[in-house]
Amino acid sequence: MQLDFTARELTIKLVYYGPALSGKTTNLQALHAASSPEATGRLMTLETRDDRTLFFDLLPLTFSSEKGLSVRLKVFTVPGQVIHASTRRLVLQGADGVVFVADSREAETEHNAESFRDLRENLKQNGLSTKQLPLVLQFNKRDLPSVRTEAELTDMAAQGKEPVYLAVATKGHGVVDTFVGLLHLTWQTLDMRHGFTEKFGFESSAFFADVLGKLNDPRTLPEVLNSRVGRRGLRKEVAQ
Ligand SMILES: Nc1nc2c(ncn2[C@@H]2O[C@H](COP(=O)(O)OP(=O)(O)OP(=O)(O)O)[C@@H](O)[C@H]2O)c(=O)[nH]1
Ligand SMILES: [Mg+2]
Repeated sequence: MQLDFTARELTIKLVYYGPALSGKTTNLQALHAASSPEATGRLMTLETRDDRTLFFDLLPLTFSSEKGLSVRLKVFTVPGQVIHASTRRLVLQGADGVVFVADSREAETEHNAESFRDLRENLKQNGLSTKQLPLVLQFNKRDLPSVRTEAELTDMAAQGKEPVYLAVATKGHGVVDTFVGLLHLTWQTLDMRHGFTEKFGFESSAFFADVLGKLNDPRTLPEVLNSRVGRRGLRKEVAQ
């Protein structure tokens, strides 16, 4: 996080982490496609011939609050292939929040676990841990056969403290949900540590309304946050 007090500009770094081919780059592409031109710059990707990320992708996004604080987000993906270990550690440096993109297929369970261990290790090397860092989990590729069941993921979500989202990144499903879920968690954590609300009179509800507006999502923030796994039943109960 960087704060330029005079320019009233806050820069937040978010990182999409996960095993190779889980859909990290696809998430950023979908986010880029959903955002209004005034909110986003060019999506920078550096790929090998077979679409594998070589170094990182970077999507810049800018949102603002009512009181004129502008929030610049730098959204990165790491390269998931095992050989790019040192690059992942580098990209992770200074991250304010992380999305872990898992592949939902049963056959990919071990790859997910290995990548999660790698995330833990790299955070440790950077002096951080999954306990302090805002983290959300995304189970992507829900459209494929032999995926882990929703019941299983609901159990997992109930046991852990991290919000869990389902996605089909190629169709853009769950992409905004995951991103806004992480941004919200990251915002809460940073605000608690640095007191932005007090210092800037920052209106978090106006800010998230701007975020959802610029991502062309008609839902309200509570609706988006309630789309996470384990909350659907709750929402149904509330609606009845
Ligand atoms: N069926 C299906 N395919 C997906 C989905 N999301 C991504 N893919 C495909 O999975 C492949 C890998 O996606 P990427 O986004 O490049 O994966 P990545 O995580 O960035 O991979 P690395 O850069 O190697 O770490 C591509 O062919 C995508 O089109 C999804 O939800 N469903
Ligand atoms: Mg990639």
